[in-house]
Amino acid sequence: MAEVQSYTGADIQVLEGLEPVRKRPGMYIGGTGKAGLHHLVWEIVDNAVDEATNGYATQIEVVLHKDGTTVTVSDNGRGIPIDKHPTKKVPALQVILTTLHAGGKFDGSSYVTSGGLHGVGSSVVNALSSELVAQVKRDGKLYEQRYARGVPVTKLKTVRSNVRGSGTAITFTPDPEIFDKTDLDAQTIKDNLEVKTYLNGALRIVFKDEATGERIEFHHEGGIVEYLDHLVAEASTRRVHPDPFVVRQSELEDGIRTELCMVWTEAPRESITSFVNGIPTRDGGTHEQGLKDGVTKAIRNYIETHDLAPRKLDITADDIREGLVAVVNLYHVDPQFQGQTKEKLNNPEVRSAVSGAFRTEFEQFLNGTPSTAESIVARVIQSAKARQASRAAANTVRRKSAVSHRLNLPGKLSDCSSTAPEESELFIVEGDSAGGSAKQGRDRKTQAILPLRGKVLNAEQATRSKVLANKELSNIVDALGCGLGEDLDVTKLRYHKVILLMDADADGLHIATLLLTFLYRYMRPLIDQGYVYIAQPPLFRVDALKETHWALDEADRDRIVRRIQKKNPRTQIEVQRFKGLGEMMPATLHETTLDPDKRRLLQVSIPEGSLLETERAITDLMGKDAAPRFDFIMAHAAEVEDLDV
Ligand code: 28G
Repeated sequence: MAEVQSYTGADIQVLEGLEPVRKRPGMYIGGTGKAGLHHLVWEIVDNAVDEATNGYATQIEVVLHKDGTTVTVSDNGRGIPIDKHPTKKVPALQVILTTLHAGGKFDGSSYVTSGGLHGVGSSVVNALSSELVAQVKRDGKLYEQRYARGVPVTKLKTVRSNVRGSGTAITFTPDPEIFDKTDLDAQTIKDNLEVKTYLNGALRIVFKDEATGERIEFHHEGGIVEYLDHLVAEASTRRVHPDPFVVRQSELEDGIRTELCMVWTEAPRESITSFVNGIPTRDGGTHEQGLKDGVTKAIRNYIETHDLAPRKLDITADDIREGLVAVVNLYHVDPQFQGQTKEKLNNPEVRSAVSGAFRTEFEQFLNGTPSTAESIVARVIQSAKARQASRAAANTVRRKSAVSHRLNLPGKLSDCSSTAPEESELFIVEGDSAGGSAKQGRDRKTQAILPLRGKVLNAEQATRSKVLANKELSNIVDALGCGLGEDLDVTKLRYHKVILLMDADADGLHIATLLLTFLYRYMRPLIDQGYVYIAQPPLFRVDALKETHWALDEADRDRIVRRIQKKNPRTQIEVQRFKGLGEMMPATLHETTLDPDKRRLLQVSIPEGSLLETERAITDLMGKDAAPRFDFIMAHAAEVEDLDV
């Protein structure tokens, strides 16, 4: 369909204009992995949602085509203007699609756009798409223009007349030259679209997946209050009072509006989900801070004026917010974002504006519904008491460790002789018999072994004091020596490699998941700073003539067998499957799994830009069912980097 075109000066400019985007895509969409790829969809969807938020569109459709990578987004808004630009002499549509930041964040009108990472707009998507087709319905006509890698391949043409209605449709195919993989994930897209409809109660978004024939419409008239219900249900916890506190669209200052709602639950932590102009701010920022300030002050004030706190109980801000589930959406004409992924709001004026406005309204709510206020205060006092108890426990631990670093080590630990964390490794091993093999097969100087015998507690579903009371987990904490939670001090970490060594079966994966959940919730810096690893013990031993090979899984075993058979089809091959680490000889365990020269370790990391996903994965999957936990650990094992130590 492409036709020969003569390029005008304006077209050349276009090329130059978008070149930086193709050269350094990460600067515009955060990366070229899965998150970056999906950013293209969010970018276009956000433009359509902006048109709805501004009151011009009511319906959006997103189609994922059969190839699994091409997407069409359409809205029934006004249609992107197509009139010729006065100086550039090309249609406005073309300017918008070929100029960086065209139609800027803020042009003086009341046209609120998303801003930040997302505000960079459709030109970025155009630049990073192998093909893009823009269609606009306006003034009874259907217009169309096609692009390849950001360069127009046709002029803007009228393709139909006498059409009804107005709107914009953008079809694009992410460029395989740019992205590692170009197939989009339908579930990720659906989740994102559904959240948009929670944030805009009037909006309807239809999603179609042409590969499966699925069609689903998202529409949540109840807005963020319905979203809050959904989040509470998802966290499988109970609210401690029936009605949430709700602020609907209150104007804080010129150009700053907010809507928020919140409820206290029995969940052992707080969960604030925040947005700016309908876009998630995963790292929070000044709007979240304002909410936290307001909550803390209002509750404190209420407790004081009604004299509700027991003597000798000090209540911290964390106690007040334990179990709080909140949704905040702030609209701002000129949002400033910071942080690596630009997902943290940085406008300083927002903090006091939110906390001030919010606090007054929240205090009225507390005074107006005393039974609710009572339930919230009871919840706060409960968490303050629990925290005080666990603090006392942690203090004894700390006092003990102050006496001697080594006195406090758990009895089951076979420590290494080195005291240099840089060269020391701790293997956390499932079961006593495997622990015994590991103890005999290790390098005593640098490798310590901690066998786990009893049950590992699910840290996701337990309070902090229960977690601290769990023997297996407290042994780990004592062995690592760096404390946990707010008191964690990474400089005290006794081993710079903390290696989980589990059987390669469902039970082993389950224990690894429980341990990772604990580390994630209570010792997160250890993961972030790359100290946590998963060992990869072999599942099969393959003997052929005088050679012995170790295979990590079935596929690995088959590869090895095929390779041997190719070399010599008549070789006798013997395959042995290990039932567990326990039955492996110490020398074998040494050779395959412990020896730094021969083993393979997986470094545990949290994929960039998917913190919320990780949070969700953990909260969703650490439920009661074993099967999804299995998926979780498998999915994450695939994401961790291969480290050939
Ligand atoms: C389908 C996929 C994504 C959009 C519009 C509508 C207008 C627009 C978009 O204007 C340029 C113009 C002056 C500031 C605005 C139409 C005013 C009058 C629009 C979309 C912005 C952008 N008539 N619909 N852009 N200026 N939908 N959907 O991208 O005011 S983008």
